[in-house]
Amino acid sequence: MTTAYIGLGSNLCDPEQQLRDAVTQLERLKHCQLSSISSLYFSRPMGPQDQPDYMNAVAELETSLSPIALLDELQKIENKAGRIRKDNRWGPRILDLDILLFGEQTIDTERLTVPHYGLKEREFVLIPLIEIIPELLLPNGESIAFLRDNIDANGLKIHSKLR
Ligand code: ROI
Repeated sequence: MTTAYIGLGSNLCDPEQQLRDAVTQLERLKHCQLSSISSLYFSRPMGPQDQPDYMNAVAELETSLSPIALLDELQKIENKAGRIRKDNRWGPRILDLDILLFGEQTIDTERLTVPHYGLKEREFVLIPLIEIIPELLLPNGESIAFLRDNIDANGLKIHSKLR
């Protein structure tokens, strides 16, 4: 079993409900056990500002799936939520499920980059991650608690508990 961390984000079509439904889907995933989930956070959009605020959270999963098999499952959940994949990397989205970390693995392929490229500078990823595992070290030995000291919270605030 490998411990994986998943970033959840939404800013369209009732983001709170999107994330609550996504957590239910994560709990139902075969070969995975949802072991921890952060609070639900309100965050300001990173990227273009003419889009709604986001809701974000981070989940911890124990899984026997490979990284690509897990990615396939996460994309199925995104697609079921009605996400349309188009070239809107910085635009609004119904549901985003990103593999942030997969054990201590470093992966750099066309479909998957792990650790997630935004992990170190995105407050809406780092702060929920620290909520569930403050002592976490990245595969290169960097401490996430230390990284957190160097980023701006940018108005990030806890909205509610997810579980
Ligand atoms: N901004 C916030 N606050 N939260 C996100 O999940 C998020 N996701 C994105 C971009 C467009 C980069 N901005 C975001 O993909």
